[in-house]
Amino acid sequence: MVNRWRIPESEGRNLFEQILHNRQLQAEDLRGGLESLPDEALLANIEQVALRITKALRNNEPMVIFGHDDPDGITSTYILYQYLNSCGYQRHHYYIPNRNLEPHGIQQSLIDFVKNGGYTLVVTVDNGISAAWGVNELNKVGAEVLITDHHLIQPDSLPEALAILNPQLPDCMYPFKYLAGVGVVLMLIRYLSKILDHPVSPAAYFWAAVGSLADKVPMIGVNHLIVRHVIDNWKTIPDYTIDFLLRNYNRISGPGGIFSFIQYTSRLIANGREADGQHTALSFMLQVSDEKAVLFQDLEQQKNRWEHELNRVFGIMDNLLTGFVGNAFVYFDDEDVIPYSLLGTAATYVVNNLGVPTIMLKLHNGYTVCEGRCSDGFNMVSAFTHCKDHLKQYGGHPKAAGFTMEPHKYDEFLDCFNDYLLASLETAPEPGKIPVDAVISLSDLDSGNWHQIELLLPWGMQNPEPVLALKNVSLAELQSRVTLDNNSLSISDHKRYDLIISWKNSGLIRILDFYES
Ligand SMILES: [Mn+2]
Repeated sequence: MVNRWRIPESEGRNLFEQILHNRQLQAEDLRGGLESLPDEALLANIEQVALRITKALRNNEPMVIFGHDDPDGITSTYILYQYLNSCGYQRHHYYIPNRNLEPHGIQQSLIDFVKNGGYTLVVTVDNGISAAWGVNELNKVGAEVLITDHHLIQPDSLPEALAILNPQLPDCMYPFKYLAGVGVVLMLIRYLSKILDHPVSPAAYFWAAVGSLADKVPMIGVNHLIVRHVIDNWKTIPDYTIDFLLRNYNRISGPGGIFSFIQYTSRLIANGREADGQHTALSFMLQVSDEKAVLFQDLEQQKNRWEHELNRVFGIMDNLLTGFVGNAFVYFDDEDVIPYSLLGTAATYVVNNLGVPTIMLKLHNGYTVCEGRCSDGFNMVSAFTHCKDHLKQYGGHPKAAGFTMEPHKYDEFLDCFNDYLLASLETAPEPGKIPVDAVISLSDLDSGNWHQIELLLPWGMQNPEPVLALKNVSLAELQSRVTLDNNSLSISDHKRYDLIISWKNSGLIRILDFYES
């Protein structure tokens, strides 16, 4: 078996031992629990943020939680909102900007909302770290601003907020740097719970798991502990919205089933963008009356439409990718066939298929907008920083970043980006093959091994779903043991194959690649 897979030696180890060995994990690493979380007090400025919020509660001050319109931002807003609710506070509102209607971050619409509502405190969640202008404007209309965020810091242009909570701050001693926006908020409400002596709802961990998985933060360290806590304590998480969703979902069996449900929930609440700071997913989550079912149907319909649209875009991308050769994929959607909301998803699709840094651009609201995605060995934020003189605004993570630009700057930007690309390729190592976690035989696909694999959940960045090599099997032998979740495969009934598979649940596998034995 050759090609793009790196097959390990099994050396007499069983399936689970092979995975641990090849990932350099010990069985003890898989034990966790919330008692292993670092002390939230290590987060720089958490005391100032918590005391300011506490003061607002005591003085019954009107407050706005300013979120972000993706699942991380929605869950961030929700768990802070619900925690304040549970404290008996009632003067907090939320505002979720719609990325299809206005640029990222604090814009005039929020400033007007705050001014007209007479709000004196704004707490940003999952955004705000690059909103220097917006924070100044909010101060001018009489609101103090607390920023909670997890996006990368540009130390020379930090907003002049009252306090900033972000594990990426240079002086932050919190040992884990890769929290999602909702992870930062979870740590904040855990800290508040100690000051106020008022508990955090167990459901907050579920929503933190949903937002963290959706934001594709590394599924290691604290992020792993949060999601694993939800899986291990599934029966003891009371939440009206989770119960509602479960009534409309298949029966859940085992850790794998819980993990799938968390992923489903994140896909559902990725929908629901509205105007004027409203958001259907957040309304659905907060709603306790019969209206909840109506909002759910609306979200489901949007999700189905979105998945249909996604398949259309992947089809377009498949055509564009056919026969592609090059070091990077740059595409300007001048025929307007890819909606702005799917630009990042399309770029991720390219990276998953070609493995090269990808930028996708198009015109949107009079500006050129771009979403960049890449895998290890390249840094999109560094690339955009290198070209920042040509950009209006940019930000994001090393593997997923975006920018806005004046349309006439395109050629200058592209020259600059290509310079950066060439320089970085000279220093980058050869792209590696994809590691296979274990070499197995058909009889290894049994329920005992499946339960052991479930101990490694949740899958995510830096803890991917295991990839297994299954040698010398026929299709008939395989299908006598498991179901395949592939729709169409050009595998012959009469030959024997070496397969690369992922194991989806105890009776279901997906074939990722195959070679004649
Ligand atoms: Mn986020």
